[in-house]
Amino acid sequence: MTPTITAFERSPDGGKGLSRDTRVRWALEEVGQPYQVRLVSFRAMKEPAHLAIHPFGQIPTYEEGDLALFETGAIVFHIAEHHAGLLPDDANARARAITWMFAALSSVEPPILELANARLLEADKPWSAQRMPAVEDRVRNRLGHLSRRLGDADWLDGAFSAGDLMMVSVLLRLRASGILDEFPNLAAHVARGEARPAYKRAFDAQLAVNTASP
Ligand code: GTB
Repeated sequence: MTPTITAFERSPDGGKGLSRDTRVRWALEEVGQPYQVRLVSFRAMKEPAHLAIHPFGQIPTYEEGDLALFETGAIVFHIAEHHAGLLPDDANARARAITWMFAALSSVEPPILELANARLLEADKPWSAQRMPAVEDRVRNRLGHLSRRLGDADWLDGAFSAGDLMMVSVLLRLRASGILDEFPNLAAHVARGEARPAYKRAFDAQLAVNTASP
């Protein structure tokens, strides 16, 4: 059965791939699973029909037959579990790849989101300039550890996996800040992810939505 995901009718980033449907599209493209997209407005996201699928009124969601999922971690994990290509067969390697998915979402994404919120939502506050260095340093601290672990490897643990897909997706949000470029091996990791044909297809698909005439 062809799954249906939801995405912004108009993403605030205008299609730079920063909205979280991109990581779900990417996972589906990596495994070669065709999918449909239902576009939703900000208003529709908060209405009962969407809240029945996503309790927090957000995108993306994933529907496949009787199954409805929210949270990109759960969605990408579900895709990876049901198709070959995103998780290794070896049980321990598989567990480590899943660990990297959790690390991306639980340890790396939170300080990046804190920085994004500080820049986008709090820049006009009187305390913003004073707080910003500490927020940026929390990102640098996490990235420093990640960078040391990645070293000169191409991917986080052997072959490309859902762990890399999630980490690259999370790190992409940092590009505009310039902080990613302070860690050349992490910037190269992101570039390697973006160079994958499946990522390009996912990016182009979400860009097409966001550049189409209304
Ligand atoms: N933890 C959830 C997950 O991983 O699925 C988070 C989902 C989430 O934050 N969804 C956002 C949303 O629906 C879209 S991706 N927001 C609307 C709302 O909460 O009302 C976050 C996002 C939005 C826009 C940009 N951008 O323009 O750069 C980047 C990221």
